[in-house]
Amino acid sequence: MPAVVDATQRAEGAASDWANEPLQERHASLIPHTERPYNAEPPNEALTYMITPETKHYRRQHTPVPLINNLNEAKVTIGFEEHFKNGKGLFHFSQPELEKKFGETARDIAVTLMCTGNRRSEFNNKTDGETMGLPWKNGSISTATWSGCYLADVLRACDLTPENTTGNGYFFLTMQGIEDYHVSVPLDKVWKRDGDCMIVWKMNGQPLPRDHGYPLRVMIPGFVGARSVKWIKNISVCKQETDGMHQRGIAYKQLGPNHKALSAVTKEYIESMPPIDHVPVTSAITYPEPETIVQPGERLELKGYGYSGAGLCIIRVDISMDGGATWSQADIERADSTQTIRSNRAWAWVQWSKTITIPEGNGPLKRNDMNNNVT
Ligand SMILES: Nc1nc2c(c(=O)[nH]1)N[C@H]1C(S)=C(S)[C@@H](COP(=O)(O)O)O[C@H]1N2
Ligand SMILES: [Mo]
Repeated sequence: MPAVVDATQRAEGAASDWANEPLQERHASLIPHTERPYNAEPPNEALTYMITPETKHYRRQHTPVPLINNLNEAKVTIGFEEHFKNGKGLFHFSQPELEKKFGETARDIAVTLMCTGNRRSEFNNKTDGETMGLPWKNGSISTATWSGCYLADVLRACDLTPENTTGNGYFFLTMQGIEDYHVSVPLDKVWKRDGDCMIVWKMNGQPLPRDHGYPLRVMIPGFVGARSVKWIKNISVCKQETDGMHQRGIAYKQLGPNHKALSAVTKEYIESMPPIDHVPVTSAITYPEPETIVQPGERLELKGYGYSGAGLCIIRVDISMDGGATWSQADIERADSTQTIRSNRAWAWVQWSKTITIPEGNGPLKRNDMNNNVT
């Protein structure tokens, strides 16, 4: 099967559309999959830190990066979906206004974002062909400390409450970026205090980089990266999920292994399924680098990350040096004490490590032959 271009991606278009890309924010070591729009992942070295330096955090865009010239004029508009139709009863906040109103309750939160396509390239092989979408390696995942306020507090300031929303048949929150990217999440997640949904204006203590949503982005921890809308423009309370590729369409629907081509799948079948909200548990080795050859008897510190969606905590990472015959446990580092086993708020990955000796008898081993397993 030939490589299929991501159907969600816009065509490159005129060169002038790309004149304002924030090139200086992007570390030279990032590995791009497409330059326009800029989709890139960090090298393995950058994946070994608990907090990914922001210049090396992965980036996922569908368009040129919006340029904001006037911070006071760029506002997020909030209200019921009907209000967006008649233009009444809507509330507007710029980033400085939000910071002024909610700055006292602002908080920092370590969240791992993972694009649902993380490690997709590992599915590509000679027998089954190539998967649709960008061929991410193990790096469309990164962790940052995001700062801002609870989204629920902002909604309440807009006369929205659990009673007049979820209590009244409005089950979804739809979020739209300046460039028109739009998705929804269940509103219930936003009202829950321990859902930790936020509107953020800082990343690792600095104003949001343009690539990551300047001036405001939504953070929906524990959900797929796609739900954390950057350059947030509209937030509406809705009865149904929003239409479109990233919500009701194919992008986040999981088809059975028998489906080899999209042409055989009906729109009705796709829309009958809910989208993927949470990614399942995953773990990857980040040191030594892929393709490294290690020698028998060599001692080294194996490193990797482990992550689960839905705030579920990684409790154990097992390592095998003999193809799964015997196992031992890695040491685990967590982002902070809130991200513990019983909190259900483990929004960040764990960094794991294990000092190992490469067994004798097999000859040199390629890093790709080592196994790890995660619980
Ligand atoms: N407005 C907007 N928000 C967006 C996107 C986008 O293209 N536009 N991409 C989404 C996807 S698919 C992912 S995985 C994350 C990536 O966030 P990052 O680029 O800050 O790593 O942002 C999400 N939010
Ligand atoms: Mo994504």
